[in-house]
Amino acid sequence: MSKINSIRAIQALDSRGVPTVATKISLENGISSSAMVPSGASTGSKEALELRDGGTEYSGKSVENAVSNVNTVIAQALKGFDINNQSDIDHKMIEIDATSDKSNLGANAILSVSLASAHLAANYQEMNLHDYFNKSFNEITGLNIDQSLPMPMLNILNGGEHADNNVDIQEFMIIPKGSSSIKQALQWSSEIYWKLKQILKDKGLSTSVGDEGGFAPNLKSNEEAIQFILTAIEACNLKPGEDISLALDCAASEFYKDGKYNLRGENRILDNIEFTNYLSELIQKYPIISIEDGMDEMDYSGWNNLTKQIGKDCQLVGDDLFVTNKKILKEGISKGLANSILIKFNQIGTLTETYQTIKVADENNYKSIISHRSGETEDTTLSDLAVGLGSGQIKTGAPCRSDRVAKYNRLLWIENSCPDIKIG
Ligand code: 2PG
Ligand code: MG
Repeated sequence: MSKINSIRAIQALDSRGVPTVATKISLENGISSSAMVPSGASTGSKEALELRDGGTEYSGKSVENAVSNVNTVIAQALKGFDINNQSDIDHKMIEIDATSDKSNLGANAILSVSLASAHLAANYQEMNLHDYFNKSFNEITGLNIDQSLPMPMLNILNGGEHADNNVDIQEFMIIPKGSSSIKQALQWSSEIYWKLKQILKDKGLSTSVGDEGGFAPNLKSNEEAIQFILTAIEACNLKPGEDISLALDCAASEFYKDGKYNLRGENRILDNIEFTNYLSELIQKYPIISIEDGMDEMDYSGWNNLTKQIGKDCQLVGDDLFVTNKKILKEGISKGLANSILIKFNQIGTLTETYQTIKVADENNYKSIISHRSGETEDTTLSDLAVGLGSGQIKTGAPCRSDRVAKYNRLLWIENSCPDIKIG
């Protein structure tokens, strides 16, 4: 009864109107579940390959080949597999792809099946998806992790590749760390978000939004963005540093040119020592507790220096640096780079490998932060993943646009239905 009967994919659209893969799997008993995959804009160079068709349709971004790979090769290979065995399903796809970056079948094709399998296994076992993730994660990794609700990191001001403004840092996030529930965290965050809109409007600045729902005005400097956010927090009668802390995603690889960090918005070009000092001053001056991709993904000496200088005082998150890849994470840990990892399942392509990467992080006291991509859909799998794996933190955009808010709403439902699962 729990055997896979059919797998069917279609080309759907993501939040940027770009094609993505949506997959539905059905069992012999007739029940079915589906999932969709996200897509990045500021991607790490070592991410698993997102298969796109090229040519003219959708400016070359169609995913009909990936869809066809699901409908033919993958569907045939997995027919009859037991849905309850995530690891077997994932390993079979890894085996038939037979490349190190999933460039044969496409990580988008493979991930859509991996995620839909998890949904269907939970469905078959009549479990909540987060409970299923908790069970399968502990089984596959041999760890014994309890579930918890993640503290949200909300990106309320967008720059870099996610916006058409002059701000170099990609994400300015608020962390409502003084809140004791998702409900309160989201109320505070939305109120701050609205206040920020009013402040920008009063200054005659744009209140149009970037890819992740945060505002995207042109500003004089990165610091000005931080100051506007602090003003918004205080205007809501909340205390920066106590109720609300800040986080940045520099996505520094995007402005690293010829060995230097080019802050075009501020007209400054800094080497990695100077850029470390720049970030160090920011964390001394403002309540910033987390910085992601503070250095270019290949600038290991910069990363090592940054980690030595501020790693004790600040969460330093490797995104493009580690690309959710266990092997790359291990190498980075041995070189003393960062102290945390961003987890995006489409960077590696299967749930099983995502679990294994988190296990390596856990064993080395690196924190794992579950993250969306800038191109998202209404799929909320990552909210359940963050809860089931007790990761403690989730990054999934502003409290604006349904592709972002869907994830927060899912967390609200989990909180409401499972009073035993607490935040933190
Ligand atoms: C990031 C992500 C998500 P993208 O850099 O962390 O915020 O962006 O999906 O474009 O890589
Ligand atoms: Mg990032």
